[in-house]
Amino acid sequence: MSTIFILNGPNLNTLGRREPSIYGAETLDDVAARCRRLGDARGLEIDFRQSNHEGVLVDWIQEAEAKAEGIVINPGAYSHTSIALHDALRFFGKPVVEVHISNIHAREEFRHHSMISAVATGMICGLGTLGYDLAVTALAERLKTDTAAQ
Ligand code: CA2
Repeated sequence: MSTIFILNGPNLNTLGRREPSIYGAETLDDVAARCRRLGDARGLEIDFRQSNHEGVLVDWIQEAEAKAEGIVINPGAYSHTSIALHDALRFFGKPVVEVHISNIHAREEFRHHSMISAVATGMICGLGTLGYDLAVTALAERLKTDTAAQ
């Protein structure tokens, strides 16, 4: 069974507790449970994680090289600053979908640029936590096509 890592960056552990007008009322545990159900339906193992630490996220991306066929990542505020995450994802070499719950382009200017988008296969933003479901679905379809081509 293929595995997908779903990685979440800083402060996303507080999802559902602050700024519900921007991020919605769901907790990250709710999102994880939904992604696991979707993974079950698609025959994918979902490894869902969150860290507030940049280096831990880099370690997980490197771990994914051996263990996962794709990554969904919401790098949180590190999206806008992290060359380390950019490099790690570039070296990963398999499909990556970047997710943002909010529309980063409709917010403060410092959120408009993502260091991650250039090394992502695709990027979803502004669709709330539904973005995670869409990202898992996109990777599932992509893996199906890749497997059929082998
Ligand atoms: O829209 C997104 O998903 C973001 O990646 C969320 C980050 C933000 O820094 C990015 O610019 C866009 C912030 C995550 C903070 O999470 C919170 C969750 C609940 C309440 C407040 C913040």
